[in-house]
Formats: sequence, structure tokens, C-alpha cells
Amino acid sequence: MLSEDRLTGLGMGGDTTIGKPVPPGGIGYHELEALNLKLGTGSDDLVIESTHAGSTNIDTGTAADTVTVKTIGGHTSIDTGQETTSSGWAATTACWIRSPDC
Ligand SMILES: [Ca+2]
Repeated sequence: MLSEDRLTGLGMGGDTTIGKPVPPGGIGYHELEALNLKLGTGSDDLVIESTHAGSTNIDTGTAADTVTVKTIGGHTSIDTGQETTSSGWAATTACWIRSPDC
């Protein structure tokens, strides 16, 4: 899952219980100009709850990937290749590029 400040799942570890507070799993980010996310060769299921205000560039790699886009916060491009099953944006082309202004 990708949100405006955190990337989780995709085979990364979950929340870690050592004490309090519990560190959340995944990778947190903020104040970035650009986020470039390149997924691997396996089948990935990526839910985009939102993106940050900067640019977000996603390459799903190979295999039958599923990308669900709920909202975006900044310029967002998704290169799905040829094998991706997509939902969210009604796209049938291999590459999606959207902006909040669209
Ligand atoms: Ca993939």
C-alpha cells in the first residue's frame, strides 16, 4: 500500500513490537520532491491510497500485477507494462500519467 507518507507490503516487514511506541512497518517518507518506485518480477498487488504532493513514478515490472488507484496528491505516472491488470483509473494503455489537475 502506498500512501502520501508510507509504503508498506510488497514483501517488506510489518509493524515491529519491541516496546512502545510500536514502529510501523514499511518505509516512511516525507518532504520528497520525487518518489520512484520500481516493483520486481513477481506478481504485485499495489493499492495507492494516495500519493504525496511531489511527483510519483511507478514501474510495476513484469508479471501480472494489479494496481488500484484511489486518490493522488501530485503528478503520478504508472508504467504497467503489458501484463498488468488494472483497476481504479479506467486505463487500457500500458502507461498511465495523471495529475491532480486532470
Ligand atoms: Ca511486478
